[in-house]
Amino acid sequence: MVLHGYWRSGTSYRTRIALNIKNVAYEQALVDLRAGDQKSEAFTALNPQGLVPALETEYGVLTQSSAILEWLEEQYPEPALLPGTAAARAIVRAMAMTVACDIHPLNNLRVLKHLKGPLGQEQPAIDAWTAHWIAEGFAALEQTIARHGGRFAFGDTLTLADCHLVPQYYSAQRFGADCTPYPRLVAAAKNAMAVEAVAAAHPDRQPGADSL
Ligand SMILES: N[C@@H](CCC(=O)N[C@@H](CS)C(=O)NCC(=O)O)C(=O)O
Repeated sequence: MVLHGYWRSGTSYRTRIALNIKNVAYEQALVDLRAGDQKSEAFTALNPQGLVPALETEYGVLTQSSAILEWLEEQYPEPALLPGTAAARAIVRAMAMTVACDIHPLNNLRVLKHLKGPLGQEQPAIDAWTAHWIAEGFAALEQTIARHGGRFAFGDTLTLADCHLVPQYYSAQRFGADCTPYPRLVAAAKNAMAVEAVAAAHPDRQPGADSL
C-alpha cells in the first residue's frame, strides 16, 4: 500500500493515524504541496481532485481521507475505530465530520490562497477567518466531548473522532488559535497523541518533514 500525502497535511495525518492504529503496513510517497505537486499530471492521474491523500491499494486508488478511514475500518475491522452501537457510531461520525466538513475545508491551503489572491484579503483578515472556523467547530466539539468523551474524544477507546481531532488540534496550534476555552478537547487530543500509533503519525516524524 502506498500513501501519497504530505507530512503536514491534516488529511494525510488522519490517514496515517488510522493506518498505524490498525497496524497496516504502508509506504509513503511525498506530494510536496508547497511545490504544487498535487496539481502535477502524475498525481492528478491518481486523484483528479488534485488533493492529498491518495491511497494506492491492491483494489485501486482510494481518495477522500474520511472515506479511506471508513474503508480501513471495513477492511481491517480490528482494532475497531467505531463503537458497538449504531447510535454511538453516528455520534463518532458526527464528531469526525465536524472536523472534516465544517472546519478543515474552510482553512485548507487552496481556500486561504483564494482569499489572498483573487479576493485580495490581507493576512490579518485571513488569520481571523481561520481562527473563526476553528473556534466555532471546537466550541461544538468541546460540548460533545464533555457529553461523550472519556480518555479520548468518545469514551476510552480511540475512534475515527480522534483520527480527525488530533490533526485539527495540531493545525490549530500551528495557526496560533487559542485552545484554552476547550480543555476537554485538548485533553482528549493530548491523550490520543500519547499513544505510540498516533505519535508515529505526527508530521515531524514523516519523510520530508522540515521546520518550515
Ligand atoms: N476532503 C478531502 C480534502 C483533501 C485536502 O483538502 N487536502 C489538502 C491537504 S490537507 C490538499 O491537498 N491541499 C492542496 C491544495 O489546497 O492545493 C479529504 O479529506 O481527503
